[in-house]
Amino acid sequence: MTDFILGYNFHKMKSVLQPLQMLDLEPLWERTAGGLKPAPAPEAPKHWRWQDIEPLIDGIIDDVPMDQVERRVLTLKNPDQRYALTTTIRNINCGIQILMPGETAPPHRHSPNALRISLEGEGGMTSVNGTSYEMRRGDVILTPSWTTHAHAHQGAERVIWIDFLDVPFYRNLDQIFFETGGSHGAGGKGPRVGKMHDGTLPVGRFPWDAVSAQIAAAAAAGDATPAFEYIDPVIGDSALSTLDCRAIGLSPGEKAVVAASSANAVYLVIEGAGETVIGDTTVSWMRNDLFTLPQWQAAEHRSDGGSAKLICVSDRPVLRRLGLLQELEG
Ligand code: GTQ
Ligand code: FE2
Repeated sequence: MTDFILGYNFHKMKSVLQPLQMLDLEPLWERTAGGLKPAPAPEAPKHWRWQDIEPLIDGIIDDVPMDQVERRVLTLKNPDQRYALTTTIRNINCGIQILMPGETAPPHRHSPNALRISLEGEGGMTSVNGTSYEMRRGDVILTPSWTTHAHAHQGAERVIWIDFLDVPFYRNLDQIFFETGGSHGAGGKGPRVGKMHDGTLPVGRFPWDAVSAQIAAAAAAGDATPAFEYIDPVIGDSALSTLDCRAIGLSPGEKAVVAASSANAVYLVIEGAGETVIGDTTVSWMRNDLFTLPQWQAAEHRSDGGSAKLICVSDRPVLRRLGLLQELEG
């Protein structure tokens, strides 16, 4: 353990530490600052380019029949050593989900929350507690904790969407419950869990047309960096208790500055191309790319030439609701 101060000679180490170890005790004084660190270790941004991923999709469709798997998903696995289990960033996992015409993904429910953003194809549907939502490019569909959800596809070409789940957060709290099958709502059989979503959804789907139009209207009215927050109109707060979602528009020649905060974010490029500078890293993004903005790093977005639109999903509500959120002024 590099954290240990080797201030003791070997004999003292053995005589003092070994009996403690046998009793599952560890001397805190042996660790620098009692094992506490002044700040989280910086994490490098990670970029998944659609141009690298897209050529693999048809092969995966051929290799992975839907009668063999629960979901046909490629999870974005951050190679950073700090993540022992598959993680996109700290509290969020993202997956690329693919469904072919006529295929279905069976109903199930789980304690982690999910939201989906449609990328490609028409005719894809997600049902949430029995209500079906169509998925068109850019649409955001919510699947709150413990709602039963299934996917179907009645269109003519492959559909692809991105899943965003708070699975790593639930995993770290060891609060994952999962149940396959078709029961709806919070009743029914299964694990007896505490407060779960009651099955009502004020808004289950945010159509991109409406969001995009609002951003365009704000841009036309002079807002150089317009944003749309995906808010539950009843509670007036982020639609999911752990994840927030916002769409941002970038106008030609304008920079959008993001102040450093303790929140972690994933960006998905819906329209346009551009660059995001995060510390020493410049992420040059294009349509359908995904990239992370890890905590404690300011960022600057700009589009290349034309305008661009991105959707950002972050764990900010987790931190805010627990009083953990810290933000640095510009
Ligand atoms: O579509 O229900 O990417 O349960 C990961 C877990 C998607 C889903 C994921 C899931 C789903
Ligand atoms: Fe699911």
